[in-house]
Amino acid sequence: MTSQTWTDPGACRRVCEALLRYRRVVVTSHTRPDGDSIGSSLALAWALRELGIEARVVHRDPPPLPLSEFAGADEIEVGEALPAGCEAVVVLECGDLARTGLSGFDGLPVINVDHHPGNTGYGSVQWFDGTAAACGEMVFAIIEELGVPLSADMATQLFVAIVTDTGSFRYPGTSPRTFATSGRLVQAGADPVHVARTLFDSSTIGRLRLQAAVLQSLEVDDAGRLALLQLDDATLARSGGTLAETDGLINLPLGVKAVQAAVFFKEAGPGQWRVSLRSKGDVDVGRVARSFGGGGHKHASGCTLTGTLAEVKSRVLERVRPEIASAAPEPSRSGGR
Ligand SMILES: [Mn+2]
Repeated sequence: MTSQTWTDPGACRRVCEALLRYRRVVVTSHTRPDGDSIGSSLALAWALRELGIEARVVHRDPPPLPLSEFAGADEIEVGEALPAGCEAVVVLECGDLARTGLSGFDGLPVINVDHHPGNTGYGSVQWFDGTAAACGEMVFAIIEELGVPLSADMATQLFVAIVTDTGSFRYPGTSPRTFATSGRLVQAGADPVHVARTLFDSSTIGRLRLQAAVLQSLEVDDAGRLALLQLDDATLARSGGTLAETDGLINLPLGVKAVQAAVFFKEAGPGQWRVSLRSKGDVDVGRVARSFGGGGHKHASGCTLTGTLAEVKSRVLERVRPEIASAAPEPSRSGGR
């Protein structure tokens, strides 16, 4: 892995120099895009257009609610392959090219901008910064380096990127830089109240019913330090909600002081289980997901396993329990890292 950081202005500059060499660029990110991938992609594409570069955002999956509510989300093209005629691709937020879910990279220059540990260093130009709280912080630096003034829409998308990726400025990685960048974004027209209302106060009854059904499944393991949730297709159908509406539910058990890790098992077709993991403090669930061929980082990761729920559960718990056991106990007062 590279040791380049944000404070290495060379890496950011090299990304900008590379971008300026092309006239037609595609910006993409990972499958099942989140606030950071959507916000970073759109803001960067808009900035490139200000420089006369024809920039398109192409993602494998459409933006989910409520992220689709923000201005510009309808510009995202959804496809399985890169469009013909593009000269270079900017890949944001992806540890490797497969994470984009897209084909058609052959022979194209790739610019890799990411903050997830484990990035394989693919592409002709890379900027990796594991200290960035969101890729949006890096895109902010790129736009600044390019000398493009921030529009209110760019600022809003980057603010959404930062708010979502930091869990509203609560996750580790939230730094003075995060707040400094956010301050600049608000100055440029991002409205924190509008963003918060759209992200957090725009739920549906289906989601509330789902929430009730999922919480009904709560099991607590490992002396209260591990919380398990599950959702099978039948329960999902009964609730009237959609799978997308389960996003974020896994964070609820982490609100319990003693809970160090949460695992959510969601049925994803016959014998297939989508497993989401979250943790806090020293517990590393990224390692757990990677051991099953999944991805993510220390406090948020996911993987897909095959088998009965009981089998999948026992395989995952076998890996999660040692992570909890080997982690330092949570400090009694929350201090710095
Ligand atoms: Mn991110």
